[in-house]
Amino acid sequence: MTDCEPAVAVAHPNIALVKYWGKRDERLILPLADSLSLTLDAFPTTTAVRQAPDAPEDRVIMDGVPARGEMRRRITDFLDLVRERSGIRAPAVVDTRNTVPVGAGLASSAGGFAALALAAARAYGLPRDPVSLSRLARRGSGSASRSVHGGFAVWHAGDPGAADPDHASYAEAVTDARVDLALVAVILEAGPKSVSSREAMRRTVATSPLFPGWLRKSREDLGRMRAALREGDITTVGETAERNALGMHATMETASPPVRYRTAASDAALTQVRRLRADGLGAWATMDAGPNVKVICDAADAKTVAARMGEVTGARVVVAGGGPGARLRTED
Ligand code: 2P0
Repeated sequence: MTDCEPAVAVAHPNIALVKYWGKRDERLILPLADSLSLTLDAFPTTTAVRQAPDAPEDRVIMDGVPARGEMRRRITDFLDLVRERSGIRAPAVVDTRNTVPVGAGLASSAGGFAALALAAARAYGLPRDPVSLSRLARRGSGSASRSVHGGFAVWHAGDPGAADPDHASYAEAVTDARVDLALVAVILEAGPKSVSSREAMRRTVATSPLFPGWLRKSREDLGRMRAALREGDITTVGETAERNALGMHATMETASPPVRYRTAASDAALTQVRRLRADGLGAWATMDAGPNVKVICDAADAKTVAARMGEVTGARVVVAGGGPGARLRTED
C-alpha cells in the first residue's frame, strides 16, 4: 500500500463486568484499578484513515458529516500522538461510521478509538501487535484499550511506581473463560448524555465519599470475576457484575454535584431483571454512563430474556454475544 491509501479498521464496543471508573492520570488515561469486559458482536464502528500530506490540517468525518467541538479535538489530539510516535507529520483524513448511538452509554468511544487506533497505526506504520495497539487505543479512550481484543479482556491499571507507567497499562485477552454469555441491551434513550463520562468520573473521584470503598471492592470483584469466568460460574459472574455496576452508580450519585444517569425507565428495567430472577431465570443487570440497561445471561437464555425485557415500556432490545477484536478490513 502507498502512504496515501486508506487503512480501514472495524471494532466493536465492549461492556465492562468490572467497571473502569476513575483515573489516576488524566493525560495518559491511566486508571485507578483494573477492569474486565466482554467485547460485543454488535454495533461495529468502521474507520478509514489515510495520510494527506498536502492537506492543511486533519479532516475528520463522522457518519458523513465533519466532526466538530470536543469530539474533533479528541480525534486530532489522538492523531497528534500517532504523528509524534511515527515521526510522520502528514495530516490525516479520517472517515468513521458508527452503528451505536453516540453518547448514549453504549460505549461508542470504545469501538471508535479501537478502530481509529488500528487504522491509524496501519496508515502511519506503528506497531500493531495487540499490546502496543491496546496501549495506543487507551490514549484515545480508556475503554478502547479493551476493544482491541475479542471476547473477554482485562485492562491492567499498571504499577503506578513503574518507570514508564504509559507502557505498563494495557488490556489483555482472557483466554480461560468457560462461560457463553449473551448481553441483552435494553435501549431506553438514544440521545447524547448531559454529563460526559470523562467529567462524571473526574467529579466522582474528587468528591464522592463512597468512591474509596467502591474502588477497594472493585479490586476484590476483579479477582472474583476472573475465578468465576474460569470456573464457568455464571451466577457469580452476574451477581458480581451487577453489584459492581450499581456500586459505581452509587458513587456518582453521591458526587458533588451529583451525576445521575439512571432514569425512571432504567429503574423499571432493573425491576424487570429482578422479576426474571424471581421467576428462576439467570439474569443480571449492568449499566454504564447512561440510562440504558444491559442484561447479562447465559446465551441459551438470551431469547427468553430479550422477550421479557421487551415488555418494559419504551424499551428497544438488541441481543449481543461475544465478538471479535479490532481488525483491518483487508484481513476479513
Ligand atoms: C467502563 N465506562 O468500564 C466504564 C463504565 C463507562 C462506565 O469506560 O475518559 O469513554 O475516554 O477514558 O472509556 C467510559 O469511559 O472514558 C467507560 P475516557 P471512557 O466501560
